Amino acid sequence: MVEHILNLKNTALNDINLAQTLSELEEIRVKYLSKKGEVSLLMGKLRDLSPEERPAFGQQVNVLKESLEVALYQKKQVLEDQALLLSMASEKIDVTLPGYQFYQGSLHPLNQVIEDLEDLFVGMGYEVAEGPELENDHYNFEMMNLDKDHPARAMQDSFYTDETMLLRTHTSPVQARTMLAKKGEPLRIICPGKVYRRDDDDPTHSHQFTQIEGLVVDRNITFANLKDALLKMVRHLFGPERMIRLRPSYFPFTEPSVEVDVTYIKKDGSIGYIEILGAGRVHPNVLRMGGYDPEIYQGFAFGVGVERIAILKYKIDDIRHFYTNDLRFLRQFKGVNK
Ligand code: FA5
Repeated sequence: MVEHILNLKNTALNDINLAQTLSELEEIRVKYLSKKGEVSLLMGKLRDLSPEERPAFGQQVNVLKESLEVALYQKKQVLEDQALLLSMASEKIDVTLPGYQFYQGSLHPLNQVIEDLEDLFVGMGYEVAEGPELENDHYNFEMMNLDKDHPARAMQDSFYTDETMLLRTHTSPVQARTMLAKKGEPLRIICPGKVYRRDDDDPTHSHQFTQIEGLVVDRNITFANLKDALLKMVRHLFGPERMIRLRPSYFPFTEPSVEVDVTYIKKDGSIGYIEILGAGRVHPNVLRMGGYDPEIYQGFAFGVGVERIAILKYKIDDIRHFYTNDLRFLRQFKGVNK
């Protein structure tokens, strides 16, 4: 019997030693240590022995069982380590390979100009105001001193949606809306936004473009205050050496009115002027309709084309580049103001 136990042990240890995989090892465990395995069968032989022989035999079978359990456990550790090493080798990540490039978006150049000017004017005590793009004729024209038959309406030939509503032709209606909302209080605002006109599209004109309106209403406001604000804006945008030129002009909502040109260096090196905005002292009729007594309050207003500024600032040759969303164009403006 002792010899039989010894043989079984050697065979089992040899099987364990030769196992190549965890599943082979499991098969060996079942063969020897499961309920119907070799070791259990051996235990069953207790019944055939005399009561004196049983304790020694039982002890030997238990020792066999323990030594097989230990051997199985140790082999399992070895096979698990090998499996881990294998999977690590096959799933290895090469951290030296180049990563996937991730393109981060940036502000559109027109929004960069708007944010830049908002920062400047807010720093000078202005508030940022907004108004609807689909506007009432009343605010877009009438409160701007252009009654129904005013010939200057033709200069801003417009997109109407019905008798009274139109896509606003300029940001000036926000002047009227703000004056009424302020109920006679002094105010200084700028208002950026989209405007629409039935205009031919060419390198400097678009049927949809962006303006920033400025409006100041207070006591003792003179043309010199307007000139100061405009010069500050132009020098902030284009540098301290820039000059502006105020040319007499006509807008029904300002009197006197000017168009404002900025100096730029022409291709031949000489200095030229380019128009960027319209401006003037707020017309007494506009003040009156907005709830201000023109004998007490004066104001100035201006409306600047954002695209024209961006064209000058970034040396763009065609306004239509701003609207086509060509990433090759847009990526050039990443962080230009930072
Ligand atoms: C106006 O729109 C007036 N509301 C401006 C104003 C406000 C005057 C307050 C006085 C007081 P004008 O039509 O000139 O004015 O347009 C102002 C600016 O918008 C122009 O100087 C130009 O920079 C820009 N602009 C005008 N038309 C176009 C267009 N079709 N495409 C791109 N920019 C334009």
